[in-house]
Amino acid sequence: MIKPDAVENGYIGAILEKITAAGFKIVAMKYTQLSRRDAGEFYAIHKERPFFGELVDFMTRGPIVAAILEKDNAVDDFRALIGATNPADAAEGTIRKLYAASIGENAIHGSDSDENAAIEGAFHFSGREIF
Ligand code: FUP
Repeated sequence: MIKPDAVENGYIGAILEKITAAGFKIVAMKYTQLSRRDAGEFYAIHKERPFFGELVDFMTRGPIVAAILEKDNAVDDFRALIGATNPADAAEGTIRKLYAASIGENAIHGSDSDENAAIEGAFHFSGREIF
């Protein structure tokens, strides 16, 4: 998911270029905006955390790009491409280092396991057969 900050800042094209240059195939993609209910469901794992309200405010404040990507070793390779959650800790050349401003507004999301990739893919593209 390309998050609202990166969309607002005009980084969709640059981020997609890095993703495809890294060998990911875009299987599905859409430009949309999350409702508060959507964002709360997507980040339900964080609902007791102090930053949850700000996270929902942020994730709903503007459009996002959701995509399903395909590659060997996709989860690990994508997380390496996007960099650490906090851009201050992200490696040089990673998407968060290049395009994100803070841990709260960090430009992009990547699934953290194959299982969550299936859940999150179905969340954005319900009815689609992913695997
Ligand atoms: P990641 O897997 O890298 O997306 O990171 P997490 O699942 O740990 O966090 C999800 C989102 O919660 C982050 F992208 C931003 C937000 N967050 C904060 O705002 N503050 C924190 O301390 C941790 C996460």
